[in-house]
Amino acid sequence: MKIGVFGGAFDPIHNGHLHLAREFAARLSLDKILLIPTFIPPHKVRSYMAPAQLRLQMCRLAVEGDSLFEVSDIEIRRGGASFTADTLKEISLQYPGAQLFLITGADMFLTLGTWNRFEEIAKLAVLCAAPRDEYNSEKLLDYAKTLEQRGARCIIQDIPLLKISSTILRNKISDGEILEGYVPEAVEDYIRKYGLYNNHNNQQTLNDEQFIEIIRGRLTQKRFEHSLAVAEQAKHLAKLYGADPEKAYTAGILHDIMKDAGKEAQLQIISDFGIILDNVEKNLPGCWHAIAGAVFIEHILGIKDRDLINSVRYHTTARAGMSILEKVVYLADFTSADRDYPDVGTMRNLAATDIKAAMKYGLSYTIKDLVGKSMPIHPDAIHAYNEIVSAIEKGGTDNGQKE
Ligand code: DGI
Ligand code: FE
Ligand code: FE
Repeated sequence: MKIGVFGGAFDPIHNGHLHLAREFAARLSLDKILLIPTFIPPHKVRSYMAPAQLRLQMCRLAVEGDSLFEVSDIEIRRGGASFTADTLKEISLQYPGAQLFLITGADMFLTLGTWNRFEEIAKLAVLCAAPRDEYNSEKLLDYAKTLEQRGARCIIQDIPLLKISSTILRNKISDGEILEGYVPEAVEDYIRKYGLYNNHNNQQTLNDEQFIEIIRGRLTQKRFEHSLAVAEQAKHLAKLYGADPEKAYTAGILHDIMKDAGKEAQLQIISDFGIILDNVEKNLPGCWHAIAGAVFIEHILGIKDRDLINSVRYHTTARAGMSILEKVVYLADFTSADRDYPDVGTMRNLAATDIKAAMKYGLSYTIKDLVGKSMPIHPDAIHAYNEIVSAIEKGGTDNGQKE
């Protein structure tokens, strides 16, 4: 089995990419091409860049029904800086015995020697490139020689390239030009439907419909339904207490987005984005999905709204000084239609009538439950509890609208 490995930002993927990949497949008799949209570290994200999940989706649409291609989310799933050496290693484990061909653009190829763990890359894959404008075949062949001296195997193919670049396409879209012939039709439809790249200075934001598709692919059926139920309940509570119902709905959809990703993936994304768990948090795996979820929606989905991010971040533990939206999401998680625990009726009534009493009830319930199981308690939960107890002492209960 011969597999082409083709990574890139694919922002957006276009016919030039597909042409290059297909040409390599034909000339080298490749059985399969893996398209791997790269995760882009947050400091490199252009403001008009499409979020990782959308670039991934466009790749899937671009090659739908073409059995030569397979789209892989391994780098996006991994998050953080992806090293090609790790990606190739993972693919070689997935396809034991396969011969891998790393397909690169000419400019990328000319820097390959400096890539992290180049020797490993060279062992794992044959390095392939095609000349382009300023990087002619002579230049590539020369460079290939130096890589070969370091143990690499290189293939330079003189493939006539289509004159398309993602940068030019983004400009065209921004100028309202049609993309006919530049990208597969399904990709163009997708770009139009969601207004991607419409205005370079406008950040891309996804809508709830897209968020639901994203969580559908990441959660078990049960958790998926739970998330939709939390979204409904959060919207309902938001209307009662004067939070933004749309934002509450979105937060509900997304609050458990990392819950089924596995502990390892949760810790990975947390550390990739420079968050250091303290000694207590390290021992609270039940809370990791909330921290990881906040990172995911901010950096991978491109959500900028701090209140929304915080409502995911603190939905499990709560904290002192919560906004109304944060409380609404916390309570919605407790009282969504799918919840079924002995006191759920009491809790639902409280949530619908008295936000402070409901917060106190929820925090007490969780803390008691954890103590009963001899589990450690996150300090944020204790701070939230202390705050709510003294607030109730001072001001009695109310519906929270004064906050
Ligand atoms: O994700 P959900 O199941 O919808 O609900 P959640 O986000 O409230 O997660 C509940 C889990 O989190 C449950 O296993 C208890 C755990 N948890 C919440 N707060 C704490 C906690 N675990 C510990 N050890 N300490 C906490 O303070
Ligand atoms: Fe949760
Ligand atoms: Fe939940």
